[in-house]
Amino acid sequence: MYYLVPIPVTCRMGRAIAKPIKYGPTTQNRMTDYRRYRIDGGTYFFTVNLADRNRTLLTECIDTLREAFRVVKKAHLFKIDAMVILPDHLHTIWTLPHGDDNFSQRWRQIKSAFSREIAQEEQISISRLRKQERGIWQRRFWEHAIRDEEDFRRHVDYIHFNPVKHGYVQKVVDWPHSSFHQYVRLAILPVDWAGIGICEFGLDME
Ligand code: NI
Repeated sequence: MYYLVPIPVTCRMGRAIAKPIKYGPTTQNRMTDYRRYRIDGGTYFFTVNLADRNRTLLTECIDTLREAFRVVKKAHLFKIDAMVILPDHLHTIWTLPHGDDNFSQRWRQIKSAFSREIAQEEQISISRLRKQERGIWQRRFWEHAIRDEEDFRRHVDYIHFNPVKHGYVQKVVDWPHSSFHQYVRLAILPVDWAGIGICEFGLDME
């Protein structure tokens, strides 16, 4: 299962801000492979958590979450560079269009769209809906502005290794809700990539 399909990002004036993706023939030159785009807008790493870390809503309702992303992405363009969905939280890297750093609004809309659907599925009364919207997600999220190519690579690796780190699977490839599969399909990473050598120093944000 591929969670996302990268598309070239265009700014509001219609000017393409992403160059065509260049993929190396092997994974030996990963540093170059990872530098797939001329980043014009800002690139950010995010960690977003459910309020109740014992719930498993994100993977249980993965289609609802995907739809929330799809709708918000359509209304407010941004590019998903990498993503992993865990049962109670997610990690992702976005690149926003040039001159647009309003990721907070996008997260509000994604959270809200997801919560609304969940609330309906759980048949929560309208009067409780607003409270529920606030209640499903943690209000705050972790945000980090990607500094350079090396920083980008470290965070992509962190994302793809995360299901193993949290003990959900033993092998990276076994977790379905991850852009890892996209990277394999595009020959950026080998299917047996095990995260060996990934540096988590300073990245321990769960
Ligand atoms: Ni995590």
